[in-house]
Amino acid sequence: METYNTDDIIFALATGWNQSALAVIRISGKGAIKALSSCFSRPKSLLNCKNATLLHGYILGENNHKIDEVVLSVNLEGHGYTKEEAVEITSHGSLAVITAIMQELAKHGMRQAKGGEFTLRAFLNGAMDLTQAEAVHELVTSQSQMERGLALGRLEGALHKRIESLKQNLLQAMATIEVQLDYAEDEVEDFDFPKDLIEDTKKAIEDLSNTYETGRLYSQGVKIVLAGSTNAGKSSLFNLLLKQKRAIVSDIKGTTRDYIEAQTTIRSIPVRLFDTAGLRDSNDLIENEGIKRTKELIDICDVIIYLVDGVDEDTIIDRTIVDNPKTILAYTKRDIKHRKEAISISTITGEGLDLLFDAIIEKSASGIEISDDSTLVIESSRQHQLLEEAKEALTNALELEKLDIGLDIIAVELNSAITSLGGLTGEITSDDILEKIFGGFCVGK
Ligand SMILES: Nc1nc2c(ncn2[C@@H]2O[C@H](COP(=O)(O)OP(=O)(O)O)[C@@H](O)[C@H]2O)c(=O)[nH]1
Ligand SMILES: [Mg+2]
Repeated sequence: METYNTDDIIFALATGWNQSALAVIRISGKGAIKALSSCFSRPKSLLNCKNATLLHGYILGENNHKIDEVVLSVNLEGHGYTKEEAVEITSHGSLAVITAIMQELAKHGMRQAKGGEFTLRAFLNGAMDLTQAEAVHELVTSQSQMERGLALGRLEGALHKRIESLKQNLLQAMATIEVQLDYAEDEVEDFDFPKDLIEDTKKAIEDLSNTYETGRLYSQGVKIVLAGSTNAGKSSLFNLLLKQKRAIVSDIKGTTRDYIEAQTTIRSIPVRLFDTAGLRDSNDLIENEGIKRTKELIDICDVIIYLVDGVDEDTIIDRTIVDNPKTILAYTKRDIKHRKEAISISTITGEGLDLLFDAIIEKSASGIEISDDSTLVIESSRQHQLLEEAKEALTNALELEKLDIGLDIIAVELNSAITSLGGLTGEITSDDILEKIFGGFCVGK
C-alpha cells in the first residue's frame, strides 16, 4: 500500500486533542522499545521489560531535561493490539505535555501515524479480520447504547464466525461439484446437485444482508422534524424527548422562530430532533424565514411528526404535510381532550408517547426494532454490497442448474460467491479497499 508503510515505528495521540487529566500516546512498530528508551529516564528497565509491563519514569527532552512524568505500558512483539512491539505512554493531559512528547518521539525515529494505522497493522498481523477492524471504528464512533452493543458483538467476532460458516457451506457444495467435474459424468453415480445447501446458504446471506437497514438506523439514526401550527405543543414535546428545557414553551404564538436542533435517542435509536417555527401565515419577516426553513427541513428529514392542537377545534390541518408518506399525525394536549381519530399525546402526563414511538420506528428506514444487542446486524455498506454480490451469484448458480447448464459454469458462480464472502473478512483484499476502510478511522486507532 502506498500511503501506509508498515516497516516503521508509528505514534499517535489516542485520546482527545484537548486538556484532560491524562493523555495516552501509543507507539507501535519493530524497534519501538529501543527508540523510546533513548528518551526515557530508565532505559535499561525499558529494554529489559517483559511483555505486559507497566513502567514508571520520565520522558526526557534535550539535555535529558524532564518533559513529563509518565507510565509506560509495554507489549512485546506477538502481543497487544497490533501484535507488534508497542508502548502506550500515559502522560498528563495538557496540550503542552502532549506536544512536547510527540515532538520528542519524532526526533527519535518515529513518525506520526495516519488514521487507522494501528488497526491496519492489527489486521495485517492477523490479530483481527476486516469485519472486526470495521467494528473497531463502529465502536469508537457509536452513538447509542444499542449501536455500541452491536459493534462490540462484531468486534468479538460474531460476524466473522457467521461469514466463515456460510463460506464453509459453499466450499462444501463446491467440493461436491468438483468431484463430479474431475471425473467423467458416468463415473460418479448418484450425483446430487447440492441444491438445498446452496439455497439455505443463500437465504442466510440474504437475511444477514437485510439487517443493513436496521444497522444503519442504529448507527446513523433518524432525523425527525416536529412540525405543526403554533401552539400545537412542538416545543413541549421537543423538551420532553430531550428530557431538558431547551426550547421556549409559551402560549404566545410564534415563540419559536428558527429551528432548534438536538441529539437524543428514542428506544436506543439515535435521533436528531428539530423543533421548528409554527407553520402559519405571518407578516413577520423573521418568522417567515423560520417557516421557509421548516419547509426545507421537511424535505431532508426521515420522519415528520405533525402535531395538531387537540383542544383547538379550529386548527386547519395542512394536507400537504399530512399526506407526506414520512408524516405521523398526532394530536396534543390529550390530558385536556382525548382525540381518537389519530395518535393522541400529552406532554404533561406522557400518555400516548408509546404509540408515537411505535409509529416512529415503523416510519424509520427499516421499521425493524431489535430487542437486544446480541442480534447480528451489519452497518457497513461495504459488507452489505459484498453480501448482495454473494446472494446474486448464488441466485445465478441455482438458475443455471434449473436450465441444466454445465456444472463448470455453475462452479464459476459458486466461486464468485465464495470470493465475495472472503472479501468480507478480508481474506482477499486490494490495497484500495484497505485504504478506503482504514482511511476513515481516526488517528490513534
Ligand atoms: N395541557 C397541555 N398543555 C400543553 C401540552 N403541550 C403543550 N401545552 C401547552 O401549549 C402551549 C404551547 O406549547 P408549545 O410547546 O410552546 O407549542 P409550539 O408553539 O408548538 O412550540 C404551552 O402553553 C404549553 O404549556 C399538553 O400535552 N397538555
Ligand atoms: Mg415552539
